Amino acid sequence: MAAYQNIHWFPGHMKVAFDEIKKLLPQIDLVIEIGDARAPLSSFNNLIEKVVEGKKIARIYSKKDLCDLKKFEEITKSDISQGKYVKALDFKNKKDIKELTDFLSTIKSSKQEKYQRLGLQVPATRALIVGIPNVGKSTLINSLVGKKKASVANKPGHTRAPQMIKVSDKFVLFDTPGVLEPNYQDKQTIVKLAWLGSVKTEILPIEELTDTLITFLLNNYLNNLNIRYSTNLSPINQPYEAFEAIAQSRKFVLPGGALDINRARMTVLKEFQEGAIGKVVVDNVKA
Ligand SMILES: Nc1nc2c(ncn2[C@@H]2O[C@H](COP(=O)(O)OP(=O)(O)O)[C@@H](O)[C@H]2O)c(=O)[nH]1
Ligand SMILES: [Mg+2]
Repeated sequence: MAAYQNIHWFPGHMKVAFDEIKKLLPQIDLVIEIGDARAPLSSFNNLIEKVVEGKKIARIYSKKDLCDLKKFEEITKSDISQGKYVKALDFKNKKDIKELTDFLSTIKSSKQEKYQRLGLQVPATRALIVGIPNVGKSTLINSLVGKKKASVANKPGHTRAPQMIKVSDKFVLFDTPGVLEPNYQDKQTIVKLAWLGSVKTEILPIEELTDTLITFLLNNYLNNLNIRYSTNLSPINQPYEAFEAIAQSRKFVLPGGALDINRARMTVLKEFQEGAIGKVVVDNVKA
């Protein structure tokens, strides 16, 4: 696949991010890894479990409001049955944020459990949010912290070190998330994350990115696609035919009168990312 030749990876960046997280570990009870509910497998970096070994990890998925919940539940069923902490939420919904804080307060580090056993006052959970770009880390921090920006652990000296913010008596959060590199061991994952905007869309030619996206939609979410664009497409249609039909339906015409296929491509990509084509999940149940 020649198109992928222009993907350049910088494993050095990944190491830097992991080193930063490792430095903070002694101060952390709980790692909250954020993923995108539309990519329950692809949006996690499975190296983080090794990096934060010994710490509890909660896997919190954003964008529940944009996700195909049935497929999401199928995919995450095995994680839940293995006792992992898994939850999908809409980070912009107050009720969901309340549900999250209640859920997180049930997770105790071994140190906190010890305090509990001894009948001592359990110290507040200190949590770090981590995740790949665009999954909603900043949105979640803002939703949790709201207007109270007061720093509770002002460490002198290191101005750039993340500060801690008190969310409640039970919960303290680092104000800056740990940004992880996406999983890059397989091309499929990267392409899916580019559809969702977690990987720069320029990493592959726009034709390739949108051809794979429309093929995925034709095969998995045909109804959504036809409803959104008032088309009558079927899975046997080629990507080009689909974009032609969409350009026609939206009246995307170039000055000379030809259909503006490129505009149709950009429109589908943008509307897909915004959730306008409907609720989706791009991953499949693990084989
Ligand atoms: N619909 C929806 N959009 C969300 C949700 N969480 C975050 N977003 C949007 O996703 C985009 C990326 O969020 P951001 O917090 O900047 O991600 P970060 O890069 O992980 O910090 C923004 O446009 C957010 O408004 C969610 O639960 N539902
Ligand atoms: Mg951010």
